[in-house]
Amino acid sequence: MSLLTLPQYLVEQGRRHADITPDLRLLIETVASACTSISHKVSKGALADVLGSLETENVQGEVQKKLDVMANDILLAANEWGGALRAMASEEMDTFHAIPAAYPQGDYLLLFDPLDGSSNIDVNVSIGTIFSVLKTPESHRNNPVSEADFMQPGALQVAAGYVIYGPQTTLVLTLGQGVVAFTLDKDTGAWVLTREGITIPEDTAEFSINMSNMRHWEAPVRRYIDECLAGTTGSLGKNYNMRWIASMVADVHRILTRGGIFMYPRDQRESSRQGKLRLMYEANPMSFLIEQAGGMAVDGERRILDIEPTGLHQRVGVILGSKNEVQRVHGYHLDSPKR
Ligand code: P6P
Repeated sequence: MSLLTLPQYLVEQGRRHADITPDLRLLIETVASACTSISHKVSKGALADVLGSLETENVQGEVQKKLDVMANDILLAANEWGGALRAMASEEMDTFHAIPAAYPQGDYLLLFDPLDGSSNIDVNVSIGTIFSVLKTPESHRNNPVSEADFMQPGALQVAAGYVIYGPQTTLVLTLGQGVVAFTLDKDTGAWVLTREGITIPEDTAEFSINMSNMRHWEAPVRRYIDECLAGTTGSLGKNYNMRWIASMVADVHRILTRGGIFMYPRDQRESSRQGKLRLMYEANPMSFLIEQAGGMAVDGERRILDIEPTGLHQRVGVILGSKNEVQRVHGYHLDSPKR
């Protein structure tokens, strides 16, 4: 097995691809280093008084966990001085975080969900950090920083990844040249390349959805799940297994490891008519990884990476994973009467 470390991998990729610049390499290493600190705090749990909630809510109206805010602060502090970034955006902040005047600005934009799966923190189930990297449009570079700089479809991401804080702490990354994984060696602090050329099986017999929302689903989703539940007695002719960890990072990591289909569809409730998950720092980075691994990612009718965003915190339906399975659900949406 290759024992390349993250810096070595990034330098090698930079030698092969001019768009993997020294600034982008520094950015990825800095995000990984911040996630090493987050991993340390997560693993301490009650020993370090990092569990539980605060009295505050984030822009999503969600009660913030202590670790949500800690992870957010760690990522901001680690990334604002390096000179690679023009600004940052986070699930935990109402608007973008400009780079302080004391530091040089760069061309990259970093977006992140600092700690995805917060509801699992206090019950010791895997959680993670999700990040996405865009480049500031040339036409914006001489203007003051604004949210408009971030309003780019996910297809324009130059890098994306997540770190899952589970039995192992693992970074899964794409720079647009396929998907690789690094495992954190907690003895040395090194991120060691442990998987290369990650691909998703095109077929699966495992679906991932929160079944308690069934009565709210639109017809195409209900049709597909009913077919899965019918097993060998139904039109799909095979029995399905179900998994729902309620940490997107953990569910997506399983799919990148053994295939499957993950679904958090929009539904008919007013509160989730556009979906629950956020486009810019959850759906887009995960969709980039899934497509780079040979999978497919749609909101129902549309390829997620083609969606033109209108806001930093906009929500979207998410159906992603094994290509042939997602293609089926996508087809059901296209065949369904327009909403
Ligand atoms: P539910 C975690 O809060 C999250 O944003 C995703 O990580 C996860 O897939 C989803 O929400 C879980 O939502 O409604 O099942 O609790």
